[in-house]
Amino acid sequence: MVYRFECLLEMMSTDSRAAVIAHGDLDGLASAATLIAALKRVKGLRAELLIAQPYNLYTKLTELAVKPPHVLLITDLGIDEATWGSTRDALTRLVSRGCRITWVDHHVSTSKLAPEFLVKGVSILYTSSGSASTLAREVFAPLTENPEFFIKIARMGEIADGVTVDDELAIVADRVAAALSAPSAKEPFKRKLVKMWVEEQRLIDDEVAIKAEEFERLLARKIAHVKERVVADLEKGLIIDARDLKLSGLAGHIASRIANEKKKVTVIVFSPNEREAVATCRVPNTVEFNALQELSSLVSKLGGGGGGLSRAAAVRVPREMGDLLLNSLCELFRAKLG
Ligand SMILES: [Mn+2]
Repeated sequence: MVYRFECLLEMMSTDSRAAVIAHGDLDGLASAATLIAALKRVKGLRAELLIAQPYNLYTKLTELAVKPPHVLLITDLGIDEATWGSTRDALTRLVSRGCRITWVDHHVSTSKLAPEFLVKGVSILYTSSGSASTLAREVFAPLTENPEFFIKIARMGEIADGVTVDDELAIVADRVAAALSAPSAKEPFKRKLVKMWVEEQRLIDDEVAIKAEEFERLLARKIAHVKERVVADLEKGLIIDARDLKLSGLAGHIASRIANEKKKVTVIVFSPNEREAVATCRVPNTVEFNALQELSSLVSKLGGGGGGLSRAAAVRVPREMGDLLLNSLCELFRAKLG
């Protein structure tokens, strides 16, 4: 795959146009910065950065098709199975118009659909044991003008995705991750951050610090409200009914903080919209509990669905099933964590 990338660089001239589409979290942005810096050093290219979520990747690809770049790198975006058809069509259109695409990723769904990419002339750079930033650090950071700096940037992405623990960088990485989670951290802020990394090679600035504080204040306020809504406090588990609160997309962060503070498996039930009730669960390192498996089998009985990882999972059911979901969670937690 390294070979493929070098081939691709060979074929490009300095007046080629390049674009990077990245996930908007720290892993996505850190890997994007490293890729952009490599393109800049090797070919003098200024790559355009677009930010996407897996489910709207195809809309970004369609936007690009208006004036296709010569090279496109996609990073840290797992294939979304629901929109995969539209994504594939948009990729095919870009390839047929001469755009060379490399997909850098670590999500299982991407590797599952890899055979389809290869047919379409899209290269894949995949790892099952790291994050997108791991690939960026190993393959692209050495090609930049300041490998030491971009190895640091990529390490922050790896820390945020939990694939490495680096004490020296952890504090900075946590701040940047917090800033990216602030409600005011929209696309322009994210693009500016990547630009600062690429052009000034500075890890952090005042705006990051201000946004990190904004996020911490909001989180502290929400955590205080959420803690007033505990419905079951067990030896190793905590169940919270926050269906009357607006959590502003922070449910996962809140559950994670409470789980680590109390050292208990923490589940928060909330209503993100009029249709659904969601249970988001976080497992602290001190407790053995497979949240993905336990919650998935619980909601499959209620006709819901979900996903995630063994220590961080979320499941959803129709809103009117919320009470039933809570009761089932209480039974499960009493049996396994009481
Ligand atoms: Mn990632």
